[in-house]
Amino acid sequence: MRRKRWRCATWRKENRGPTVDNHEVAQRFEELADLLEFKGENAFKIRAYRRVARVLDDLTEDVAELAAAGTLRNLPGVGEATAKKINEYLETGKITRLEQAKKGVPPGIFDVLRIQGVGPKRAALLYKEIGVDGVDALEKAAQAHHVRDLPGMGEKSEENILRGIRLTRAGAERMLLSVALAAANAVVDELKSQRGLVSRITPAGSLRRRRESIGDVDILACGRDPAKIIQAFTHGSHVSDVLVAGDTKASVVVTRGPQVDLRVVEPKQFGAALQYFTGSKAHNIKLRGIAKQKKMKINEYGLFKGRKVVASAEEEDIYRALGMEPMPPELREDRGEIEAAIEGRLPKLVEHKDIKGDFHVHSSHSDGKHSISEMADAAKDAGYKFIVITDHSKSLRIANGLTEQRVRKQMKEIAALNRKLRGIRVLCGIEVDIKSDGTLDLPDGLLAELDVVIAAIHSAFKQSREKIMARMAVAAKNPHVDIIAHPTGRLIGQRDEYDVDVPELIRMAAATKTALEINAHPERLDLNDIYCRMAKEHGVKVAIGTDAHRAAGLDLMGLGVAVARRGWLAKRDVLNTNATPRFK
Ligand code: DGT
Ligand code: CA
Ligand code: CA
Repeated sequence: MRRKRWRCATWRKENRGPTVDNHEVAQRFEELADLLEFKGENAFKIRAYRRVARVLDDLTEDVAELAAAGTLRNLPGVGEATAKKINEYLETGKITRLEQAKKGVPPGIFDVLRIQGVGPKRAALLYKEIGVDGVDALEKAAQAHHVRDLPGMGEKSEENILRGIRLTRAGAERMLLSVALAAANAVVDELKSQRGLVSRITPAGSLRRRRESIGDVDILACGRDPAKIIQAFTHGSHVSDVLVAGDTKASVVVTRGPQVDLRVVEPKQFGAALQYFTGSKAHNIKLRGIAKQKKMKINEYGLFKGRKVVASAEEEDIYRALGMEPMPPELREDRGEIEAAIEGRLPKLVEHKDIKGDFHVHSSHSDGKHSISEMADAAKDAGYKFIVITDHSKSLRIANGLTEQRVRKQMKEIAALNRKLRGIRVLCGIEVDIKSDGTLDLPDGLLAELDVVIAAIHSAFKQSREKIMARMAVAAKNPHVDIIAHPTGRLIGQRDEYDVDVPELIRMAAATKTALEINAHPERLDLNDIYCRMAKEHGVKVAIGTDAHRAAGLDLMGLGVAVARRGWLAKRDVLNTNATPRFK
């Protein structure tokens, strides 16, 4: 709801259209509703304006065209007064009613409304009771604990507001996929565990598409008693604050986690809602255009031809009715998936169950917590056929990197262990450092003896592109180096890529038959989806490694697989799908 409005800047950028588009007009009505709600005016009016906003957002036709044809009033919820407002905005860029509503409202209130955890009602309360007229005032009030004593607020609300302010200021309101996944799973599992409560429930949005970072979590459910589902959701054990709770929709903040929106929908419309709320917006817009060409209309309730429902209960039926193969959520970014689906040339994506081993695992020999034998047991429990122990090399002192002598000792230990193990093979590898001077940290003679060599940059991130690429070239051209690990070095939300020319690196990798890693660590996910696809197009194989530093770290494989799928990779593109991996 609210979120949609303050995301508009990006929305507009992504969808450059006519000077005034439907969404822009919708936004004005959302603003009007917010202002009226802030002022405590007629709830009926507020709801009506929100409905208009929604209708405009979902419109398959251009609102300006309808206005020109004089058919605005055929839209649901649009009466004479509303049609007048729309026309006024299209002609003058202003709505008199909106300008009136702004009167007497301090300008800072608009920024307050943008803070996660504050809606119009709360903003009004904060303004009337303790004079909050801007974000600075809100921060001061929350820090002085003046917010928690207001009706409907508490310590948690205060914390969430402070967090919301920090996030907005940092401009980094997104969180890691892993954090959002854990929160969503906890919420979903809790609702599922209550007998007879939900018949279907699934996360949608960017989480279902497995984007590397998540703005908020969107969950869809259906069941016999929507009110009871909302009640169970808002009273869930993970909830730290309830932002909004309606009859079929609620938003909460999860403790140390994301905002979670739950929508309860009709079972017969579940597929349509799932399709719509899975997004992405860009994908949905493209789909809407195709529906329009076919004289159909698509929204969160179904795919329609005139009044007739063409498809709505199952997502797949909607795609089929639009003349295309159904596609995995990970592809839905408007990156050519719709065209491919129409032509029946969607890739068959790699699946988690195809994974036979992990290429990047640390042990207690360097900075890992568990012994090689413990890591091997964990890998066997995960159903793997192999695991590659890749401890750090000596120049990485903080990680207790291995000297040549210690590598040899490790090789012996692994050989002895393999004689005892059944059903799983431990491969002896190394994560050899590509030093700042462009040399590898261990001699070729030793690298030649190892099963798998991965090379990686861990220092001098600020070097020029020429120097970084020279280091990469040394690694790629070394005949013993099999994989280049976390090729860009970025840490999501924390550290940018070093100055690496990825397309050039991919060409080098192709020429030398070096694989590139998807490092599955939640902060890395490096290579990312787009680069994976580029690698595939150049025939470069990808090796997924969890970079596990303890047994539980092996569980991160799913995140790596998600990146591979978002990068359109099939089973044959991913080296982990062979029980005995081969490189060159
Ligand atoms: P996020 O939360 O920023 O990580 O990304 P999403 O994709 O989860 O976006 P969100 O939560 O704003 O909306 C969830 C889905 O709902 C989105 O993927 C597509 C759909 N949706 C939301 N707003 C609009 C809209 O204005 N137009 C269309 N066509 N779809 C929308
Ligand atoms: Ca979302
Ligand atoms: Ca959302």
